[in-house]
Amino acid sequence: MRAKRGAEDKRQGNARWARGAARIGLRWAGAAAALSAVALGAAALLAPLGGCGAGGGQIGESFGPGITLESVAGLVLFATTRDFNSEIYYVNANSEEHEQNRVTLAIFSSETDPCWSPDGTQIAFVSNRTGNPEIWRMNADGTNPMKLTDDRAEDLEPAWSPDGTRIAFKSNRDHELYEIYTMSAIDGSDVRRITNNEQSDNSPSWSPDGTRLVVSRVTLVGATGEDSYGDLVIVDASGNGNEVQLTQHQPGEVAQHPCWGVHNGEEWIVYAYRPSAAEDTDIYRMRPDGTDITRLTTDGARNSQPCFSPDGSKIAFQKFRRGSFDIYVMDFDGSNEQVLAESEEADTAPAWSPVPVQQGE
Ligand SMILES: [Ca+2]
Ligand SMILES: [Ca+2]
Ligand SMILES: [Ca+2]
Repeated sequence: MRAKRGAEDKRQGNARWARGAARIGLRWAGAAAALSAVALGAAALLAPLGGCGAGGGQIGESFGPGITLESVAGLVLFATTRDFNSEIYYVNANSEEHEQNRVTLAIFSSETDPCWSPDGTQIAFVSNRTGNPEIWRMNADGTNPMKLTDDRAEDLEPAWSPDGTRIAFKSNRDHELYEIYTMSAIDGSDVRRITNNEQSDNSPSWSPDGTRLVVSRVTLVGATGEDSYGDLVIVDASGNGNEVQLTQHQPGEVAQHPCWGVHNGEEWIVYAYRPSAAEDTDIYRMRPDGTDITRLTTDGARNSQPCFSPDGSKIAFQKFRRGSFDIYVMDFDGSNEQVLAESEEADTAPAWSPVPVQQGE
């Protein structure tokens, strides 16, 4: 579904790019995000063309080289189509201004699915700049992008292991439906297949100790997909095939986008859940043994893609309202909901910096 959305993004983005390029004569800026030289000027030119600018925040300077760990604390990465096609931005959740900036600038391709390395110095992401979706990584300031996968299939949804050595992702390289794989985070070598079944496995998220992954396993039913259902399943990250299924859902009932985190010393999984095809998706949480299921959003909007802050006290997520997705944040208990980043285009897939904000900042 994400890949399909990505293709739509690309088409819309290309059309917008053609209009914009005609007006301002922007040259192809290259696949590499040469941000320090280009982004500042381009941002000023591009924002009005998007019709929305940075929404609730402002476009400031890019990180630039020499990013420090302190500077990524509180930053929430997200993908947005507010420019010509999808780029990765950040929004600072640790400031009242919620300042935003572009991290990638690749105007002929879609950059999506951002994910931090556990030390906050690198970002893994998906780009189709070489023709099909591949997993890439780059410095957190957008410099030095490097392709990690090289397969004609769709390689999507990277998740960096807590020890920094592996990246889990999903791919349909072995058959039509997605399976979960891991690879070396250094160079994409040593690919291991983690799941092997007749369903579609999606959105891997590592356990805090790095030994397991929680995934959303979708069982496809019928041509329309209305009766398809999605369960949360925990699989051993070693690929030994050991699994624990956390939910036993009925046709139409879908759990997806799990994120495994820690709050007050206890492990929790936040996820998006839809009771049936006729109802909206909301954010829920459960313990990793499937108990203590609690609904966190109740406003009747489509709420999905939840993501914990490093201490688990906050949850970033995407909400569909006024015709597009925006990035929101709420407390662990679902209270104190606020918008973090909004535009008239799709703002999706938040990923919270793993670097904690120091007390007193
Ligand atoms: Ca792009
Ligand atoms: Ca690929
Ligand atoms: Ca939006």
